[in-house]
Amino acid sequence: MPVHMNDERGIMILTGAGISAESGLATFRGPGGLWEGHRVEDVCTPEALAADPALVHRFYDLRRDALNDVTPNAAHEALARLDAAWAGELLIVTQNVDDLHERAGAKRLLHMHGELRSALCASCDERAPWPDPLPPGTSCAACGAPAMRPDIVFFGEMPYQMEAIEAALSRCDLFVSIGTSGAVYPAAGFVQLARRYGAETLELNLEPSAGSDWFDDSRFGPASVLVPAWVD
Ligand code: BJW
Repeated sequence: MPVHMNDERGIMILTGAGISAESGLATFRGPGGLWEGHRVEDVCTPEALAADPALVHRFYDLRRDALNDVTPNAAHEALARLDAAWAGELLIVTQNVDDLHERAGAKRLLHMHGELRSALCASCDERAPWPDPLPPGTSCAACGAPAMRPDIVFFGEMPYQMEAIEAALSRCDLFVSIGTSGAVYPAAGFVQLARRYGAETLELNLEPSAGSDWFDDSRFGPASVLVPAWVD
């Protein structure tokens, strides 16, 4: 368990694409981060969905399909062990839309940027498992609106469960950021908030993130090595 901590302290863990990289899922801003020549910032917007829904659906269909070919890695598994063993408050906030944390067994988890395996009605916010209500263009069972969309937080949209996240940030004693570049807000600002509330801060990443200077301690290397070493 995390060194030097008695297990009544609170931990908040933020994860990003880097934690799933060694499972075989591409990150957004590293090599291979472009998809068919598009930057994620150009595909993941409400405007892109309105202008070219087939393109945006294809992007998410491919990524959803890719989930069938990957499994959780040692970093997901270590966090699930920590979640099961930690008696104090703990919350894993993932920016990832894959389901590798839950497949590893994590329970105290929320997806702030949505989930690939969920569909959202743009009209009434009804959610349903994907692909049950699809193919695209299938109307919403709850309100009859014509099209379900991927349940993904696009640029310019409010991430999910911000109240719960801010409450956890205000209470945690240790904030740990794993496998994220610190390029996308509001998640990139969590380290500063956690510090302001008095938490210790730790970064586990392949390389320094944009906000690296904000962390009390930074360890660089692959998540599959760093996270088990921190947890066990
Ligand atoms: C490894 C590794 C290994 C590799 N081991 N590590 C100007 C200034 C400031 C903010 C803004 C601005 N203009 C607009 C904004 C706001 C905007 C934003 O931040 N834009 C930036 C581009 C500047 N943000 C938003 O619009 C958000 N909403 C919002 O702000 O609402 C208003 C609000 C107001 C008040 C309070 C709260 C909200 C919404 C953001 C939605 C992000 N959506 C995406 C796509 C959807 C999900 C999907 O399709 O998958 O989410 S974008 C994409 O980036 C995805 C990710 O979750 C997110 C973060 O990326 P992540 O995870 O950090 O991945 P990478 O690739 O960037 O980094 C990987 C890291 O891992 C690297 O550091 C590697 O080194 C490392 N790594 N292998 C360990 N093996």
